[in-house]
Amino acid sequence: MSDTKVLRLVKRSESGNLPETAFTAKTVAKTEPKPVAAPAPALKPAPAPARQPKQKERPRLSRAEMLKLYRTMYLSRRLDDKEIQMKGQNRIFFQISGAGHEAILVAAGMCLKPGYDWFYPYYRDRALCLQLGMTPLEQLLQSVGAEADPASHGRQMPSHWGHKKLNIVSQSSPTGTQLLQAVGCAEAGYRAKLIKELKKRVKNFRNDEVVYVSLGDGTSSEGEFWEALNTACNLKLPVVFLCEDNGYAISVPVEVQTAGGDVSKLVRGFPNLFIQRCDGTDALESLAVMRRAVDNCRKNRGPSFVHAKVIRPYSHSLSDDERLYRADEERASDAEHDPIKRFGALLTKEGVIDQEGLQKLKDEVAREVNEAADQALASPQPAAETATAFVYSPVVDPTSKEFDTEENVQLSGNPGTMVDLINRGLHTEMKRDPRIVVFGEDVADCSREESLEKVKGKGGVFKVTANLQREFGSARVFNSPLAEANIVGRAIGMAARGLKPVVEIQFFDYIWPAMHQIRNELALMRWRSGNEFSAPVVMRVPVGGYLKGGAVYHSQSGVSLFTQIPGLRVVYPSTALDANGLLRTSIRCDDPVLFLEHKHLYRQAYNKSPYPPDDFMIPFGKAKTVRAGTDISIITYGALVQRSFVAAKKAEQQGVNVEIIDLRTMSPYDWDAIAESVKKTSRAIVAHEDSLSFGYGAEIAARISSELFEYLDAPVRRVAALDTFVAYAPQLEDAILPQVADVLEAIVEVSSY
Ligand SMILES: Cc1ncc(C[n+]2csc(CCOP(=O)(O)OP(=O)(O)O)c2C)c(N)n1
Ligand SMILES: [Mg+2]
Repeated sequence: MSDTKVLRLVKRSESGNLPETAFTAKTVAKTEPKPVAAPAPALKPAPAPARQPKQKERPRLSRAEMLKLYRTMYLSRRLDDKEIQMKGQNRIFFQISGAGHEAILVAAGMCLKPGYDWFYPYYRDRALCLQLGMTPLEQLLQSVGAEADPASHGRQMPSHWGHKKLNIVSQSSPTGTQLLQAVGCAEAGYRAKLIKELKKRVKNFRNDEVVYVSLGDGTSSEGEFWEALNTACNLKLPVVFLCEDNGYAISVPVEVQTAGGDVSKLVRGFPNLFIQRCDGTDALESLAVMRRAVDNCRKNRGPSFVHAKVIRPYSHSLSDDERLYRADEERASDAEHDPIKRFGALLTKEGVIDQEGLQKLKDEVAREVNEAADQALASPQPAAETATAFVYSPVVDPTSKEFDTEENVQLSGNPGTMVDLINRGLHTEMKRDPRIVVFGEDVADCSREESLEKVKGKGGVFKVTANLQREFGSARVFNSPLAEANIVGRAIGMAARGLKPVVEIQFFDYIWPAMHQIRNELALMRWRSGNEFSAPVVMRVPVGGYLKGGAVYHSQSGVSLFTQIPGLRVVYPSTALDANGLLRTSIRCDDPVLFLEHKHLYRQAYNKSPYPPDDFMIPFGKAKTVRAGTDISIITYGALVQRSFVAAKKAEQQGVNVEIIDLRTMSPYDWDAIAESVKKTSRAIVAHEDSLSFGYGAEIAARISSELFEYLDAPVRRVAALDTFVAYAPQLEDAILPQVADVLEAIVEVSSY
């Protein structure tokens, strides 16, 4: 059996050269597998990549340093093995190992400074965390789900790293979400250098700080990876990207995943990117490469990208059996490249330590791991009643009196529109707090500063951010790429450093690329880290229809998808004044907020208001009784407030006295106001612009039915859009979205029940 035939199993280039992933070559040749047909020609192999000349330089390490390097690698593996044993005994509940990745990770840790640099690792990075100073006990506390686990306090799976003191930011399970956050984290430092007042306010800011972020080969397929590289290179941020390429993403091999099978070739076109490749199972080569990569960032030359080939000697996780998709010979060849075996052999060959000494070291590590495991197992799990702790900030309560300056508010000036009053709110808050940065698509006045004085300025497609750049400078108000995940992901990273990003998603209809960051990251950061980290970002989002011509993709309002997310505040003002007060509360509170601005309400005469003072705030969860009545309660928000108001006036002529409650914030919402009103009127309608089924009204109606049943004289009625999309033709749009006549019809129906 020739080498080449067998290697087709792995991958062959057109010219017959081995791909650089093929650690397997020699080993595979020794075995005698059955002849296998060439792989299906679905993927055309890329032309053979030119081999890079191998860097021969070898870092000079003392004996103690060599032994320490080995010890940390071995400790990492031992911890994985211990976890595997404990999982088998049902004493832990999940296991995913860092086996095969240890050499490059200890090397990375040796080049970076814990508590000084910042870290966004992924689940294979056990050895990195150990090298940075995380203890075996700290790691095992997470495995057993202990309250004392410093990363998540018993809330996340093992190997979901986090350590406040070491600047390891809480990590999650979704592959790749860490990348844009790492960019945002580095960007906080970048902006601190540009904005004098920020320097003291960015958490642990250092002039030469570096941000580390890692990913697997499969994760490089995620769009956010490319978005992260784009921004890191564009801003020349000091981010070290480490791609730990073990050739597989669970069962999918790299050549299926990546065009040409080699991600570092694909990233070559990025400007300012320092690209390094290495055998990540060779500890000394890894160290040399990581030093160059980190050094490049530290000297502020821009981002570095390290492509480290590693192995995955165990299955993807304990829930996976790689024998189902990897041939024995391929697995055997991985074993030949085991980094621990290789480095151990080098140490004995070079006389750094003898076999006996090595064994002693291993025994000592085994003892340490066993002791840590015993201690972890004795550590209690979190009490059941803590389940909802830290969904929101435990310190800043935006529903409290502190955030209420509504009473007797002194208004001044000519009435302004909702756009005017939001814009004023942004100006006054940015003046007050230098940590606020505003970015998004088209939010700047003019990105090309040299033209700023020659033009009027854009300031947002709805002009809500007009003149912010002019007043506060381009370092605080700037345009993002046209990429919504980029906006929210970066904002989360900046918030981790203490900035206060107030970002704009241009249209609610296009929030979906950011949904992953919102649902899995933004809203979860505090809870999943047990309050170690948080992401108090404000997302301003124009929403809604009634635009005549807004059609399917400029009229959406699927808000219940967001109110269903714990940890996220959802605000939806219907007047200019409310928008101003609620925006201020959104900015000053310590939770992530989705701040919805109805496009149709932006410039209506009926919701204008003179200007409130600069400390005007409306607390969350405080509804407004827009119209007092005795016969029926309409619970509503957004564009349906005015429609309900007009319907109520018409109903009055028919002798029905309607009360209207504008919720103003949807999560939290003012249940007390609803209950008080329904107890008085005994009849309720929930009216909203969003479609009927599974909507926000269903939740409110269900709660009224279950908690106020005894007070009701009629079934709770919902008024909502049809269960379809908003059409372009005005006649169709009118039929789809709820109108005054629909509200009036519901009033008549419910009041006469
Ligand atoms: C967004 C997302 N999709 C799918 C998964 C399920 N998943 C977990 S790990 C993984 C493979 C990751 O492969 P790679 O990036 O190469 O890292 P490796 O595990 O090989 O180190 C997949 C598909 C996930 N966690 N997140
Ligand atoms: Mg992989």
